Amino acid sequence: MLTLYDHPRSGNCYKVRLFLALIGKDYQRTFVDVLARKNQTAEFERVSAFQQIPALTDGDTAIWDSHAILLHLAHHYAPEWLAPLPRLGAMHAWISVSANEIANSLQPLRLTRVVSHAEAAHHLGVSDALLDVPGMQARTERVLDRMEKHLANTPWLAGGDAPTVADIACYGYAALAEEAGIGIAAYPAIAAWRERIRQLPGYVPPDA
Ligand SMILES: N[C@@H](CCC(=O)N[C@@H](CS)C(=O)NCC(=O)O)C(=O)O
Repeated sequence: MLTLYDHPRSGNCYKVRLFLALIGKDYQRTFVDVLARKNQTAEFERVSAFQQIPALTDGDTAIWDSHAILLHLAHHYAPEWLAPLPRLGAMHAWISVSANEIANSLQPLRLTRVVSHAEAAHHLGVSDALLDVPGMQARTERVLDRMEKHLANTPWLAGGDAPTVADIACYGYAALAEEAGIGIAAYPAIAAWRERIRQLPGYVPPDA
């Protein structure tokens, strides 16, 4: 049995819930109240080295980090979600965009609006005084501009005619862009790509 350590408002957890729905895999959810810091226990650290969600246990194996979890699930249960060898590098590059550029811009920018500036500072590991909201906004625009340019020429981030786990990785927070105050109408190729993902069989929205 798969167990997902989860929070319903987390975009990183949403990536995993969405992928599990798309591949039709049953799982159970364990709520971890990260906003109340219930993740900061030695017990949870045995599952998730950084005490962060999402984490997944698959039998005796514990996997943490949304991207590692997506790759674990695809390798074990849904290899059709991995790009073929010529496009594997592109798939990993866009997973890296999710883990770096998006995680340091759009993700904390949304936190400033839906939770608090203090929570965004906690996510970035800086003091509240050092939180740079205009910088986050500028970095968010830069990553969305790059995605827009790329998606104007390809339906899926890693190319080809089928989505890969890279699309799910980047979609997690792209789906929540409005909550960060971003109007996706300014990015028509991203808007069309989001719609393609919403049409996939098994799709679930973030608040499902
Ligand atoms: N690299 C991780 C980042 C996970 C992450 O940022 N988790 C947040 C919730 S979305 C968290 O657990 N925050 C609580 C904390 O860090 O104490 C991933 O992609 O899963």
